[in-house]
Amino acid sequence: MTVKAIVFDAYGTLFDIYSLAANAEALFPTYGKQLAEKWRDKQIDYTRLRTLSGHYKPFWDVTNDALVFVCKQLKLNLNDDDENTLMQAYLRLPGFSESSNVLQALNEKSIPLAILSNGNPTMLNAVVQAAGYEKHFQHLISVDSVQKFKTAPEAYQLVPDVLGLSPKEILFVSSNCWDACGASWFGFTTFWINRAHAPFEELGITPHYQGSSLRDVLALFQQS
Ligand code: LAC
Repeated sequence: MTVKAIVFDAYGTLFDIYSLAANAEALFPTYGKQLAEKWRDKQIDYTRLRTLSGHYKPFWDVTNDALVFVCKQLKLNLNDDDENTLMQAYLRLPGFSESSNVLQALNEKSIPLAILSNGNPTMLNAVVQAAGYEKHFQHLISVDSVQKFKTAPEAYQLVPDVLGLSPKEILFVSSNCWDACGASWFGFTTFWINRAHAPFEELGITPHYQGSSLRDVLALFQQS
């Protein structure tokens, strides 16, 4: 295998964004799951709209805007305390059950690891530190420095620039299918973690590898 480093997406790939359903349920009974799902969809929607239109705002602000919108849409009264509670939960998202062990095992194989995230540095550093993952990564790369969200090529280009490797030499791992597609278009070697057993997007491109958890990424390196 020609892969010399692995870069992970953060939200949804290493950290469980849908755990926010429980935080939301505590504030808005019966709405937790719906709120968490719509919040995520609107957040990503806004990243695309802002990048396409050249109106960048940090991911933290975009995430907050999406929360406010979705609560209005669901006719939920989001007071300042509730808003703060849910936004603060974004800084302490739990890792998936396998995340820590897989990162540790990849470290033991001396494969350089990095994160590329839409998250601006403050929020990205916070969630990585809260989970105790900072020791696993050589680089935490944020699209904030190019002011364009994924799937803009300029956002993906940060990774080869920082690592000094060609896109093909980098395994890009994401559980967000749209991100795995964007990364494949960009030229990375790609791995889609299909946690939700979803169909693949109809975009005429497929990732090099697929699996159902981060353990499948580790398995790839145990075979080679
Ligand atoms: C990220 C989001 C999009 O971490 O999952 O970039």
